[in-house]
Amino acid sequence: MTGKLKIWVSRPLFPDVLARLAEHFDVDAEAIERKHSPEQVREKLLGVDAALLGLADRVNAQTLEGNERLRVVANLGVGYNNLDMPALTRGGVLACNTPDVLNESVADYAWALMLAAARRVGAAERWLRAGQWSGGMRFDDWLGVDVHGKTLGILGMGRIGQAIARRATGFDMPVIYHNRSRLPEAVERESRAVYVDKASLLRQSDHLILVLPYSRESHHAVGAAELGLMKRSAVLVNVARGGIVDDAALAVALRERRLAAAALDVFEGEPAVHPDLLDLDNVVLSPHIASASEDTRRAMAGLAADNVLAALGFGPRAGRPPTALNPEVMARWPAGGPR
Ligand code: 8YV
Repeated sequence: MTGKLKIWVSRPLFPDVLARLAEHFDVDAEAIERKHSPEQVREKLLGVDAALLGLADRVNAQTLEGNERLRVVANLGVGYNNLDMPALTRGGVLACNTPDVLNESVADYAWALMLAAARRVGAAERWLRAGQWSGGMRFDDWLGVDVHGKTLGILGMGRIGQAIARRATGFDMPVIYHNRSRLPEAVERESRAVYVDKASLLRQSDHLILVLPYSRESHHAVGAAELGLMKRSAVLVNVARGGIVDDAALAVALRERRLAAAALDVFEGEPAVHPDLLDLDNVVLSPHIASASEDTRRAMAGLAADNVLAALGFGPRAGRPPTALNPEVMARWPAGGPR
């Protein structure tokens, strides 16, 4: 017994971040990436004061049942649809996420996917690697759709959406967006983005990027009906969450060329990918890596650690975790630290 608080780190993480945590905690860090069952999450959480979690680790009333010890869960991500916030708040557990530090990297990646899908980068590379170029290429082979000068649509205009919109200037693209609530005029001006209703967004976008958070309301926000409103020449990009697009319906639209192309970084039920998507050449697929630049993943891990340390009274921000989602629970903690 060291007397130190305990933390579970559910995914392998940068050693320097683990070392920083180890100054104050007994660290139980997973050495290999693996999926944890709800029962495994529950058991791990029962024995710790804090946890640094991946987005596949769900925390809800069941996983918190009987847990008198846990104080903080820090998500390694901005999205937190894996966390049942009412259950955490009821249980007096602080939840934190990693907003802002990933905005620009995710925006870069959304553009990378849009460009790759529109200009068929993945399919052309696969064709080249397969040695097919030596068989000759026609002048009208590999025609894609232009990006510059086309209308960029954004569904979900939070901070990442705004970062995506700002990049459109260099491509001379008019930007339209739809969001639960319209942005203040100054933000619209800065993003050069015009608010439209959802149906107009679907109808008018040449390239549509999805960056809205996942919730019951946004489940299948783009399904067969919505895909039916889009231009046949349009490109759809999902860097938000699996389940926002109906992947089965998308595969049908892509196969029937009712949509030119798509690019997906996130999938319903990932890491499983709908098998029909795997057979299509007009979709770019990547394994949920939009935030995965060296700098950004380090910043995310650092911020998650900052949150845990500060919440439990360590470091320069002791008592003031930088990006807490339900800071009000801290007022209910008994004075003098963790239980
Ligand atoms: C993941 C993300 O966190 O921040 C989010 O919500 O979806 C990503 O940045 C990251 O891919 C690790 O799973």
